[in-house]
Amino acid sequence: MTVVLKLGGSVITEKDEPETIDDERLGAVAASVAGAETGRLVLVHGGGSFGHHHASAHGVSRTRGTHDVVAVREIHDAMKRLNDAVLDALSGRGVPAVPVHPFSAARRDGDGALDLPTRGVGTMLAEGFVPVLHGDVVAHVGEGATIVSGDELVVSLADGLGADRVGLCSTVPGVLDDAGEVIPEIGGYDEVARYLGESASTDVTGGMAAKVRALLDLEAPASVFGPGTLADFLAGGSPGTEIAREDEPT
Ligand code: IP8
Repeated sequence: MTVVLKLGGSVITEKDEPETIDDERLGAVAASVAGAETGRLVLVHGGGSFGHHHASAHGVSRTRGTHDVVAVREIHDAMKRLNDAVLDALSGRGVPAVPVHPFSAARRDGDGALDLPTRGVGTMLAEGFVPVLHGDVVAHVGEGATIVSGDELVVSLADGLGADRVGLCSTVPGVLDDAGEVIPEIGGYDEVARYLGESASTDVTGGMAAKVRALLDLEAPASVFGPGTLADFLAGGSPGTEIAREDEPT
């Protein structure tokens, strides 16, 4: 069983305080991971108040790049500091977590498509490690370097590794309808388009519409849930919203 799990940046950091870890949340998340028997587990974390702060200071996004090496290093180094904190929290609880920095391995082509080689991660899993990737800067043909989000990495990893299950642990308890209730299952985008709106604008910001569309394209079922139900997900449950396409994607 191969599981790809993303920890949202705002779950593990104080979103409004630059470069501040939410120690209590990170500790609780790491304890849930340490207590789980998931087989092969790949973790990805977002940027929270580490990456996003520096990316917006330098005007860098998923589509707008930079050739300024100072900007590239500031964003990447901040994400490495967050990655170190996540690794420390995990290894302090006995999880054999190891770092994987996407900037060193991934690229985007001129159309923005992400290419993330996953064979190295596969070997880490086979050898008993828990690879921990993170949103990062990535070399982008014609743009210098742009941002790669944790959600994009989750999709590439799930496809490349043939994952059995995917989880997105976020600050919301699932995908919400217009009454603020969690939608338990999503089998196609049309079912929820009225709650999420069109994704043209959210593609750039990485909002829920873009997440749902990307997760519906996966072979593996995906769950979106809050941190309080992470242990349930890791035990094989489907807390929050389960996203599994019923039809072929159009
Ligand atoms: O929080 C963004 O990752 P995300 C990473 O998953 C950076 O969107 C460097 C801003």
